[in-house]
Amino acid sequence: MEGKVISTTVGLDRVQVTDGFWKKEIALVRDTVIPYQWEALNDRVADAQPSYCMHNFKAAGSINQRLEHEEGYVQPVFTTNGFCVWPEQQKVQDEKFYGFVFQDSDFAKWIEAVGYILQQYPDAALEAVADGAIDIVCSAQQPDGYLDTFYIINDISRRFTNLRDHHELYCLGHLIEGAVAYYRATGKKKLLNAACRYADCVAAHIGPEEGKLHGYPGHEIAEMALAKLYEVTGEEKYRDLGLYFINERGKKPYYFDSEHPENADKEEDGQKLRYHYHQAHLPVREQTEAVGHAVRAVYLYSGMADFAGLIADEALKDTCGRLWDDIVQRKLYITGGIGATHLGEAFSFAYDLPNDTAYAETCASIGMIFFAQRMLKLCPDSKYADIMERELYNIVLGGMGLDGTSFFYVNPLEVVPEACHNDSRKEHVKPVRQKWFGCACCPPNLARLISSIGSYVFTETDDTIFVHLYMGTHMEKQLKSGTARIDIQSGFPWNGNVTIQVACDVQETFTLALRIPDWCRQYQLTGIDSAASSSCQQEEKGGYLYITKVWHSDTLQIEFPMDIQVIEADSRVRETIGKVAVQRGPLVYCLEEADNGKDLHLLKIDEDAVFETHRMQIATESVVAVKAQGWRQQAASKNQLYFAHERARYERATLTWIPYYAWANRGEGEMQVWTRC
Ligand code: FUB
Ligand code: ZN
Repeated sequence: MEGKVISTTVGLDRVQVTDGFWKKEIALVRDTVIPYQWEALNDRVADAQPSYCMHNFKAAGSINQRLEHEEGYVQPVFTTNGFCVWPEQQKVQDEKFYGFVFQDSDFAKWIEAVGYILQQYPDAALEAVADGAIDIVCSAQQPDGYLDTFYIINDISRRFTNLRDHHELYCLGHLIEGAVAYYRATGKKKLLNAACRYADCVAAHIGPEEGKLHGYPGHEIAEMALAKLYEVTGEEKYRDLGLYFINERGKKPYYFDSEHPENADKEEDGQKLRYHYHQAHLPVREQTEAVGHAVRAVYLYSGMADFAGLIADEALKDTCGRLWDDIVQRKLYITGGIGATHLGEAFSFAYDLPNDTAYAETCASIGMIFFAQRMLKLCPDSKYADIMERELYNIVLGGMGLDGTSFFYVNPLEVVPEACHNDSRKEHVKPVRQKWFGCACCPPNLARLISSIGSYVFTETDDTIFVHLYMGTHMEKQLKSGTARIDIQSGFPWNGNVTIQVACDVQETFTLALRIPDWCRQYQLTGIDSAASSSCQQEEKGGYLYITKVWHSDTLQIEFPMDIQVIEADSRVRETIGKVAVQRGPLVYCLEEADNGKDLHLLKIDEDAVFETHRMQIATESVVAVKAQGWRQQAASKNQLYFAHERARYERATLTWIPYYAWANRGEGEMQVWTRC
């Protein structure tokens, strides 16, 4: 496939979310999550793990101020390879850095979410808080643009000495993403300038030129962020830096070995995991399998897809396609979760998808959405949007409690609370959502994704509007001679009724390309009579229905029936053999103890059962629940652990499923997605 961009994103400046379901989610982010996270970033949430994020910025800012005003202040010295060396007496000991090395990124994700919210809902009070936060962050910036509080506070002479582990480039990436969103919302450039200055500082130290470090990020994200910074500023230096990171990765001798000479003389085989973890085992265009830390991987692949489009690189695009298929065909949970093992928060081997020890980090699914959106721009194939939808309605929605103040980092498919409490192999699996995390990457990531959800609905070319997600939205498209206004109403995720109204002030031909979801066997389109008009063409291609015509004032209805689907997995997935999962439309369902009693493992689906739906209230949410007759295996207990096999006895039981995203909103209890049949 040719590497060029086929369609482009339609941003929040042109899309308004009007959807009842999603407006409620966005309002939750605006009214609850953002204020709550601001409190968390300032360590003011009682009984929650402290963040120290804003503390660290303040500490770094105060060090700066003190150094500037101290008598006899001496400028730092820069060594020939660009390291900044502070004279010993200038070090300040009393302001300390706390938390993870990448704590700065929590602010960046928060301000990104604030930017998306302000773009849709101007709010002077929120903007004032954000401006104040930006002042604090910028006060930490060094004269040469460096902006990472871990080294500013601890020892700036050691900056850029451990790109593998120390997240300076990860923090740069997030800072850029946050700054761009805030700039787009408010037009204010203070944070954008700070991000540019930090990127310039990085480029002054890392790059192809002699005397610079030939390194790349240990945790990817700077790649896609720099592509965005290039798009916003038009400055080629940012494109070049992002591309450099991509091209340099995986080259031998391994850059990370030069930083960690203790590894360099070790056998490469013995070190395999070390390079795989960072996706640095091979030059990216030679990679065929998704390996290592799952968030890192999909952030890298998203950046690769960006650059495949930016520089029309076919090999890069093909690699992205291969890596995508590897994930989706072999390493993806039915919920959309990726990264099966908590060891390294990583992909496991193909088809290894355990339910009760699953890692499936929320951030990794968010990364899959970034990857999907970029693949859609390169290649409008519904297989990408299908996964985007799966991630969104299951892991993303489930990552946050219905209250907006509790979160999942790990998203298991089977939970027995006793095991979480007593089995250290399952310690990472929490049976209830947490208020905050010491490593709090997921909650602000959810906030930035949900608040920007409108920008994932469409992509476009000059003459085609692709509808990837069915969500109530209003968008306008500039045609050659006028404007088309598109209004979508949708019953998703509860029913598949979609109405699309098109109003054009000119007579011009263009195409609406409507995704046909993978879970829909047959859809029904009304309102367009192509037989009656030779100028209306309909064609199904790549999972989209293309409708090309001169649009005036048209209303079309599509019904995507949301039949209940009983799903089984490839038999190579050992953990789900003999089990099935229930799905309806984009929602994966699960059984919870609250509806089905304890010992969910004893329940069995009756293969001939008739599934029915009904409305159920879960906390603040009215959901469509699913019910069917099944069986409960009678307890076989003979006061012996083992005994001669007897045919199992069952009693009738009614099984009730709720949407996976709504689990764990009624206290602690068992949950399972896969049930015996
Ligand atoms: O390293 C930064 C973030 O913390 C990663 O993306 C998450 O997996 C967590 O380890
Ligand atoms: Zn995370």
